[in-house]
Amino acid sequence: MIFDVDGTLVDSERDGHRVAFNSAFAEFGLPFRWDEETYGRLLAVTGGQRRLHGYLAEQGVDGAERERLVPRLHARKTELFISMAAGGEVPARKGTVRLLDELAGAGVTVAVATTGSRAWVEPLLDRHFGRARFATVVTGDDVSDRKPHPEAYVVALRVTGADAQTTVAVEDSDNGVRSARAAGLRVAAVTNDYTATQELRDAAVVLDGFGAPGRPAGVRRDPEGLVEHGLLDMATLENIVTRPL
Ligand code: XBP
Ligand code: MG
Repeated sequence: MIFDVDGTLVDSERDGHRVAFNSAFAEFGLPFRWDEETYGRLLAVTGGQRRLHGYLAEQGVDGAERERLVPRLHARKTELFISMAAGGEVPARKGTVRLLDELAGAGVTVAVATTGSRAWVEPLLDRHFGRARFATVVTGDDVSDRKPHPEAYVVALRVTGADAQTTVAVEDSDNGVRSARAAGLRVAAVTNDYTATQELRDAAVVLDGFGAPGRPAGVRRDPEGLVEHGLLDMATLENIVTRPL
């Protein structure tokens, strides 16, 4: 299994990264503030530095000034996000620990492939799940091309020695689903407020979350009837990984 982080293992964008970006803008005395809708639009660009470059260019900030500003702004945003996470402000999504425990019990190798920065990814994964659960954690710092490019997933497969044919990715967004599919993986999508209306084409199933015993997830798309018990659980994942691509 290879898990995405932002929006998938953790609910981190609207009340997490977005708030950290806005605090960094304020500290730098910049007039920018990303409301929820604007941030949803900007999420189409993966990677915080690229997101900043795109927005500042839209605001008419020239290339030289952006080169000077973006690394410093993003470094501060990352510090702010790390302290938000340390303060418990970035929650794990419901059902993630249940599924990770189930996978551990079944001896399934679990890895992470995220576009986010290692500086916050490692402590946040450790806080919620224990870093040792993950055979490898591939972050935006470890690849030259970010999602929807498949590099993060290709690297995770290479490091773990896993075969794309027997590996399932869990993602929340079009960029993430496209990245995992381009690496040859089958994908289970779990949507959130920002991605509920995205097409998530080629995901084997689309749920509104991981679900819990007695509280099944909302099933948005499951044309082949792969979802068992209304949960993203071992039974559902086995159905997904054995379905013909
Ligand atoms: C989501 C992203 C990241 C975060 C912000 O990553 O695109 O850029 O929005 O984190 P994923 P950084 O869904 O692949 O986990 O500012 O550290 O990039
Ligand atoms: Mg994501």
